[in-house]
Amino acid sequence: MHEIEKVAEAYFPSETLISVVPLGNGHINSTFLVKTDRNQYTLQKINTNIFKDVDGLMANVQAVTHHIRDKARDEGLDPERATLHFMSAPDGNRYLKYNGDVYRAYIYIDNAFTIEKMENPEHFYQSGIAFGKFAKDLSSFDASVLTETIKNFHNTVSRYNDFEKAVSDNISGRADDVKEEIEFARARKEFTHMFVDKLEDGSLPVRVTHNDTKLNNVLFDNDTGLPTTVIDLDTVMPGSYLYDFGDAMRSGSTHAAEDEKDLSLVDFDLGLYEAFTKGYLSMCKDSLTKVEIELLPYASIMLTLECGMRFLGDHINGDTYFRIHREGHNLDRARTQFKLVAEMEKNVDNMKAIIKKYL
Ligand code: ADP
Ligand code: GN1
Ligand code: MG
Repeated sequence: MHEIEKVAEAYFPSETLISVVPLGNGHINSTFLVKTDRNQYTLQKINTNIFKDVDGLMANVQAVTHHIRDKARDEGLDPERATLHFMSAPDGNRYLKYNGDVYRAYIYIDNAFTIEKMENPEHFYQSGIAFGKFAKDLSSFDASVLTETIKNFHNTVSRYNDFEKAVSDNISGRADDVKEEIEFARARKEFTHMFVDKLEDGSLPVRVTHNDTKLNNVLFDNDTGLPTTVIDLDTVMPGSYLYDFGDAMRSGSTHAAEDEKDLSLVDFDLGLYEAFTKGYLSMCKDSLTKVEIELLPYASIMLTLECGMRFLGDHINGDTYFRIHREGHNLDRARTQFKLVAEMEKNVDNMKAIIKKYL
């Protein structure tokens, strides 16, 4: 029996295990679909190198999902599909420790799909509605109960410093082979201050945000084609609307996969940008401040640059953070992000016009 099957049996001791299969394409946790005689679950091995405070993390998940479930009930929506529902371990804890690893389980949301690569603008419009609604639902959530699960997660100045440290440590010896990419990031060092400085001086408000709004973190219903659930709640913490808006554009405003090797396929599609903007702003435009509105056209550039620096730094560090499936995978990912940044930078005026249209 595989280790993960033993974990599934330990998590659900009174149920008969039917099957366990790997699920999804996340870069951080390891996710499995578990079928038993009674139900279907997603079982996840939490990456504890990254999430060091699992109690804090799971307390966040519990608080946030309760809040969203209550909102869904008030609105007459199905509370069990509106958000994730985690299953306690047999000892009543929010997760299970097994052979030194940490696992948690959610009820599997059936009859739903995720999107890995953007093809249909309608999906991205709907994704905007889903993340906009998520922001709106959490606008009444008490941020003080949340643990910061990863410190400085979208602090682009500290991300830049981490990237420079990776270059100077050069643990893998790869820095010499990626001089062009390093220079691309260095040329944007000042830009990395644009949001951080305003968050620090208080002019940009802190919001409770998702912080990982990539395409495949929304489940869509197979029957209606509409979003059913925003998932991957590990990084829900105080942040900025600019982060969620920008990070969604990073993965959804291009037709290319995040790890596309042929950079000529990495486009920036203003039609897709408009689709998400329309959906997102329809949900939360009324709560945006003047400073948020002014900075919104730069959000996709900032978050895509940040992710590119993280991928490049990880490549130079020897691939210790993001899961890779081939040699040079993180470098390929960094290159798509930087290509996208360059394309977005040419379109700031167009992005401003689109945002203005939907405010
Ligand atoms: P990671 O942090 O590694 O990205 P996720 O929580 O996003 O992990 O899960 C990875 C993938 O597993 C998702 O993209 C989705 O396809 C699938 N998935 C996760 N949770 C559920 C769920 N409750 N119901 C259905 N599918 C799920
Ligand atoms: C990771 O967990 P996943 O695969 O949804 C990462 C995000 C990155 C993303 C890039 C906790 O997201 O920050 O933007 O990869 N999550 C964490 O694809 O670091
Ligand atoms: Mg995910």
